[in-house]
Amino acid sequence: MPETLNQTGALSRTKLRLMVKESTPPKRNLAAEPAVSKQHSAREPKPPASQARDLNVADSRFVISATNNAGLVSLEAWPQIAVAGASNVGKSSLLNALLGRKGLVRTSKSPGCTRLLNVFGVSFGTQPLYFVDLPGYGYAARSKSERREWGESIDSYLSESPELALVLILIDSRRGIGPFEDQLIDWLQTQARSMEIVVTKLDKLPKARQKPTTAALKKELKARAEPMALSPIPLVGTSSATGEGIPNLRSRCLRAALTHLTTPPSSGVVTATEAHA
Ligand SMILES: Nc1nc2c(ncn2[C@@H]2O[C@H](COP(=O)(O)OP(=O)(O)OP(=O)(O)O)[C@@H](O)[C@H]2O)c(=O)[nH]1
Ligand SMILES: [Mg+2]
Repeated sequence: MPETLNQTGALSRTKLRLMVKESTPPKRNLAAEPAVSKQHSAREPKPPASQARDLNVADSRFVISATNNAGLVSLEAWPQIAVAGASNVGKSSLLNALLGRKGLVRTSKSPGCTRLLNVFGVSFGTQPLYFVDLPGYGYAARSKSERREWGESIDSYLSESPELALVLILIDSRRGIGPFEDQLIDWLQTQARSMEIVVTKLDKLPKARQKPTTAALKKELKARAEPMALSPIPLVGTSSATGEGIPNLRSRCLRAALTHLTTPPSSGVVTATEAHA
C-alpha cells in the first residue's frame, strides 16, 4: 500500500484518501479517461533543439485555485507540472522566474503563504501547459486538521491527475534532502511519476560552495537509485533571484510535457526493468 504524505514529515502507511467535500465539483471519472502515461525521466526523448534553445515564454497567467484534484476538472487537457517542497523553500518565487512574470505568484517571507493548489497557465514555445503551485509542507502554525487536509489534497492531486507530466521537488541549497523529501520521492516512485530535483536559492551559498553542493546531491540521488536499478532523478541548481538555472529548467519542463503528450497510454506503473528498457 502506498505511503500517504503528511504535513509533519512522519512516515505513515494509511490508505490514500480523496478529500472530496460536498461543496466541491464532482470528481472526474478517471476510469473513463485514457490510462495515465507515467514514465521515468530516463525514457524522455529530447525536444527539438530549436525549442530547447529559443524557448519563448508567453501568456503567463493565474488560472484557478482548488483544494484538491476534483477542483481542477475545468482545466484543458494540457500537461501539468507540479511544484512541491517545504514551506518557504521558494516554490512561488521559482514559478515567477519560470513564468517570466515578477509578482504573478504571491511570495512571502513568512512560511505557509500558499494554502491551495494554485494553477498557472503558460506557453513554452508553442506548447501550452499548467504549473501547479502546491501548498508547502511542514508549516506548523496551522491547526492539525488543516495540515492533514493539505496533505490529503496534495496526495489526491499527485496520485490521480492524468495530466501530471512532472513533479518538481524543491530543495533549499542550504538544507539538502530531508525526511519529507525522502518520503515524497519514495512515494512518487511507487506512483511512477517523473520527478526533477530543483535546488533553490543557490545565490545564498558562497560561490565556492555552489558546485560542490549540487555535486553532493547528485551523488546522493545516484546512490539512492542504484539499488532499485533506476536512473538517478535529474537535478538542476537554480536561483530565482539571479535567474541561474531557469532557462535549463524551462526546457526540461517542456521536454517532460512533450513526452507526456507523445507517450502512448500505458497500464500506469512502470517497473524498474521497463524504466531501463
Ligand atoms: N535570495 C533568494 N531568496 C529567495 C529565492 N527564492 C525565494 N526566496 C525568498 O524566500 C522566501 C520564500 O519564498 P516563496 O517563493 O514565497 O516560498 P514558498 O515555497 O512559495 O513558500 P510557501 O508558499 O509559504 O510554502 C521569500 O522571502 C523569497 O523572496 C532565491 O532564489 N534567492
Ligand atoms: Mg508559495
